[in-house]
Amino acid sequence: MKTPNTGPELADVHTKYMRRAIELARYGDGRTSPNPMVGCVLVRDGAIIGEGVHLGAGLDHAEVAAIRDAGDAKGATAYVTLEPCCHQGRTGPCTEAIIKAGIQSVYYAVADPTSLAAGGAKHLESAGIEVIGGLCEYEAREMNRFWFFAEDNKRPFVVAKLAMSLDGRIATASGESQWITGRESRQSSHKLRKSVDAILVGADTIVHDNPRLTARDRDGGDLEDVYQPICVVIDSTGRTSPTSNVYREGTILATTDMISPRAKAKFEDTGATVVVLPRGGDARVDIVALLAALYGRGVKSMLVEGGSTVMGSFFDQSLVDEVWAYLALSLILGGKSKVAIGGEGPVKLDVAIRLDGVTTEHVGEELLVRGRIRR
Ligand code: AOF
Ligand code: ZN
Repeated sequence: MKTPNTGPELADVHTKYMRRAIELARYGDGRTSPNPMVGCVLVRDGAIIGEGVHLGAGLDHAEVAAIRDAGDAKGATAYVTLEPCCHQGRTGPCTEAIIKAGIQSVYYAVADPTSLAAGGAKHLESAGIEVIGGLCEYEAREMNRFWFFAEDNKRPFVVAKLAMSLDGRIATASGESQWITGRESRQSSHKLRKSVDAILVGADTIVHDNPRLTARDRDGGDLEDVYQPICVVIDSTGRTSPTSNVYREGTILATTDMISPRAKAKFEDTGATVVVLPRGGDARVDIVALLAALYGRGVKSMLVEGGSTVMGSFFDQSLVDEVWAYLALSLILGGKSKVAIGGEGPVKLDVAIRLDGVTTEHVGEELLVRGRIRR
């Protein structure tokens, strides 16, 4: 396979078409999981003759959509944001569609990391098609960073969302916790909910706040045309009430064999799925097993929203990949007020968790600090 080193002018032309393919791919944002976003552009004689986007699992792959858009793609060059697949999955292999259409050259941005779909580039080459990989790789990877992470690590990418006072508290000593952050922050975090496959909270959060955990619009109504993330509740013993707002079709209750058969049946009556997992060292749900189970169900990214104990478990086991911290510019104070992140924490300062690629912005009255966990 060649690398995209075709001289500065030509490289610019190729980059331009690949950027267009990336732009197209983004139309699938929020709809393609468990699949990645993919875009494809077909070019012949210096003009775009077809464009395609993957808009969801089970729907056409980008290449197939672009070939259909072009009608006749004979002799064209294809620009695809992901190595064309060569497997029969929910849809047919793109390599066959490309060969059948008489496409001459294929530029792709990133290799497909899945064992199922990889190998497309070799397959195309053996059919006599010129294949060039790695064009705009960084941008294409960034676009699907949750998906690539999940495929590489066989677990969802985990974002910890914190909404806390400047001194890291989420409740006063008396337990008062509502509205530490303001309306704008809550709206902003609803947007974040839309970009992940699942939202996770612990039993305490369900008991104290009884949240619905949906992606909501500004007026408080659920965004209907917007895809809703799966809600996951960690409740090792089944002590939350099955009548809580979160239990409905699609919700997952992650528990252990400590739940009674009667309680399990009550949760299942709400439409929720009860997943019984092994116990971890602390006798609670083993969250490594939970992440593996969620990945097996197609969850590629997950937001952990709290509370303190759950947050602590994820940080202590190095299972957080990114942090979004909404900092209210207030101090709650007190040795007995609840901290945002519980658990054990590191013993030594030199192993304190650090963030990379940090950005800060004002959201309403709060400061939003985002960054990736340094590994
Ligand atoms: C492509 N073009 O547009 C996409 C690809 O079983 P399926 O049909 O849903 O295929 C899903 C897999 O195919 C997915 O995991 C990924 O490896 C690849 N996605 N490949 O050539 C596309 N969406
Ligand atoms: Zn495909």
